[in-house]
Amino acid sequence: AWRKYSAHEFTNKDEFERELVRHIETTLARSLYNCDDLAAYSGTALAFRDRLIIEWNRTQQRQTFTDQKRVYYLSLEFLMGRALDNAMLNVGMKDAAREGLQDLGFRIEDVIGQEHDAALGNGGLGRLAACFLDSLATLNYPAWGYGLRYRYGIFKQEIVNGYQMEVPDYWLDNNPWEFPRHDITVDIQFYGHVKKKQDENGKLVASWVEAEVVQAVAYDVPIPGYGTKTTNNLRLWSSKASSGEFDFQKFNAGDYESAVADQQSAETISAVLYPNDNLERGKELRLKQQYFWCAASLYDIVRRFKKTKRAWSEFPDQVAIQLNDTHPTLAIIEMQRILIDIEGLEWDEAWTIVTKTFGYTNHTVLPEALEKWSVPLMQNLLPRHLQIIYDINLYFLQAVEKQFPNDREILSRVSIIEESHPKMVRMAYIAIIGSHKVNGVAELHSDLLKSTLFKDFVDIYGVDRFTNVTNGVTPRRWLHQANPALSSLIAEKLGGHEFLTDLTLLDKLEAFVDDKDFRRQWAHIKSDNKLRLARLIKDTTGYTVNPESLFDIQVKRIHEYKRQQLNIFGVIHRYLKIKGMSAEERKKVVPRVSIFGGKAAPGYWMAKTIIHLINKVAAVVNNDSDVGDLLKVIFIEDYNVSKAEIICPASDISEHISTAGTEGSGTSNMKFVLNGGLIIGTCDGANIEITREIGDQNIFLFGNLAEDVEDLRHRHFYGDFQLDPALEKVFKAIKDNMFGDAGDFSALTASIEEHGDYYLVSDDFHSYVTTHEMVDEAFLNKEEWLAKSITSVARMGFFSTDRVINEYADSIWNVEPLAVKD
Ligand code: 26Q
Repeated sequence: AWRKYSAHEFTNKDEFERELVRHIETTLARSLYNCDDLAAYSGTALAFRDRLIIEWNRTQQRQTFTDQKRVYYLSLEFLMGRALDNAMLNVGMKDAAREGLQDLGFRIEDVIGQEHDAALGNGGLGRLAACFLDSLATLNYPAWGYGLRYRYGIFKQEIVNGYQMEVPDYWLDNNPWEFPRHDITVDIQFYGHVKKKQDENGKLVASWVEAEVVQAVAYDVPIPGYGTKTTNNLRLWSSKASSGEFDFQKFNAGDYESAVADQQSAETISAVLYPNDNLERGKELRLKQQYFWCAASLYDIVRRFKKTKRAWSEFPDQVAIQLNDTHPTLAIIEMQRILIDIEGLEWDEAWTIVTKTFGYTNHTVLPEALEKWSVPLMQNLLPRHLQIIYDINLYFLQAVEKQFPNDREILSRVSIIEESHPKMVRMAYIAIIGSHKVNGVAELHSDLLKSTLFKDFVDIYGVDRFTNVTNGVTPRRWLHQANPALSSLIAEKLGGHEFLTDLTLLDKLEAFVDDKDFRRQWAHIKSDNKLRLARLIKDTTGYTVNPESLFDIQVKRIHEYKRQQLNIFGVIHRYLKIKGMSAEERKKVVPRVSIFGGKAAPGYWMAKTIIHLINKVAAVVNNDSDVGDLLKVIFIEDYNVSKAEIICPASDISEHISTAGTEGSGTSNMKFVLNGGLIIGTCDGANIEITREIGDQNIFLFGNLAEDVEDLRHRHFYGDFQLDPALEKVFKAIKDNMFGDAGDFSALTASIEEHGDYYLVSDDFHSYVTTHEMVDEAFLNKEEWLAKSITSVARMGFFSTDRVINEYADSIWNVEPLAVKD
């Protein structure tokens, strides 16, 4: 009976217009004669939202009804970007919307451009979570994401006099994509202490008492799949003061100010995303965020399970929980606490359920990124959890001692508690001990985990607990949405858009590599995309770049290990070379635009220095009439997902040049190649598998290998270090104040010349520069370049997150997709 009232399912342009006008006039209370792009955006978003809601409700009903195992993806970051374009394409109504908007006098691009990015993440890890949600829905897996609803996402970056400035990103006003669920709340405890009490059977149980309480409120975001009716849910928790009696008493007692202060302090928990990536700094508020979100999510998951009235032993048959890095590790402890303290299970029975439920993904081997929390901090904030951690550690170490009776050292190496001052809790160790599978994100990375960081755990548990699932990207956003022209050209050749849901079909493109006409169209699309980026550059920096130049792009978080410094030193080297040339020689130079983008963590001084240097070099080079179009340097401010959608399709070459062994995987490397750009890179992260797939003749690899890094660092440490002669000239130019006050950059040059060059910039410089010369050479041969570009795209089928999600589903979660009929 309800079905006939589901009125808002438009299926063509006219019905879309009807819905659009209805929303503008009634929901938004705007007149059509006074309707700007923003109102058109809101109206369009509301129209599409209605469609999503209907499918979303049906999907949830279907999932509850079939009662299969579900996946819960716990991530502190979901870097979603914009939702409207994605919703239009997934629902398959973008053309209807374009025409409908046009009828009313709007350009769809302008309307789409009104939306604020949902920037609830730092970089790769957060964007991976967003791509996973897209694939989970597209493949019809019953899956939920759980995260935090930050009031402020990652800061907006402004460049002022060449320096990065951070501006808060307040994004929540008028967000049509979230649904507050004021009826879904969970009370979360902090502080207090532990009491032992007897339960009704006389058994001693721990209880956590006199804790402070903060309330978690659910906000739901619909996640549509592409070409399917499945619309999954992303649940984000927001914190507010608990409406418990205690707090009312304060108000009633006339302590108004202090009651409001409590309220604000509660709301602080979900206020801001921590802007460091790959650096851990032990702040109490961050630990509060982690527990708040883990406890609320687990409560929700357990509540859903309990409705089925199953035995606890069936929990792992109904629930798989994946930990996106160690940030949600407390969920393991919280689950054990619920089972033993609240549900009354025995320790061993509970622990078996826990380990069968959880899986842990590691994203980094950098030691400074490994999470540790001080024991006193945890004792104060989460007293019961610390006890449980100690118990887990005790049982674990007893087992290890039995297994390795003659090895005293191993116990202190693998102990969850680091015996430092203060003592520290090693979160990765809890995650390993509490999960049935641990995975890295690319082959080299997973191998390094097994042979270095987690070696002892391989000896203890056997190698089967450790596995690799190489990352991917969703081809919906990163090909179809970002590069519609290339997507339709491919569809034309392959006879449809099926490649968007089976990316391996791209291999059929290889048959057309020699097709002259096809090559022309391919080249034309790249030119158009470069023009589109050139316009963005003009609008945001004021610089004019020649779109015929070789576009060389490095966009990612700024980090010493990612080596943007190597890139900018290479640019200076190129500049000096051009300056030293005769007019005749300059005619042979391949014109180049070096494009950078990315945010530095606000407290990461060295990263900010690198940004500063890039901008100073840009100011000099771009205004040097000797150089003209032969070299331009661009820093694109505030790199984010929606800018990436313009940047990735526009590269000739992109840079993925981390010190070998340091980048977990990288995912922008995949986006660039998927869009027909070539890459220059080190043998690191997923570059290695990209090379295996596309062939080593189609990639520019350089630099030392991961296996040589340790030895080189060791030699530097003992004084065996020689600055590369070409790099020395670059440093001389910097020190001669060519790019402003040399003092501004002394930390950067000193880290290489004087402090051991930890990231091997000097060691790799020669190889880097000569490889760039090969890039120039190759670019001159347009036909050959095009062949490389097409062949590479044809061989990228492996790097879809659809493949990735199916691997997780089979080898870690043991879940099946849910059949969806119309
Ligand atoms: C930890 C503790 C306290 C505060 C912040 C953090 C924190 C936050 C974000 C630590 C790490 C991150 C983000 C890490 C990240 O983005 N890693 C990247 O993950 C990608 C997806 O797997 C990989 O492709 C990249 O190689 C990896 O660097």
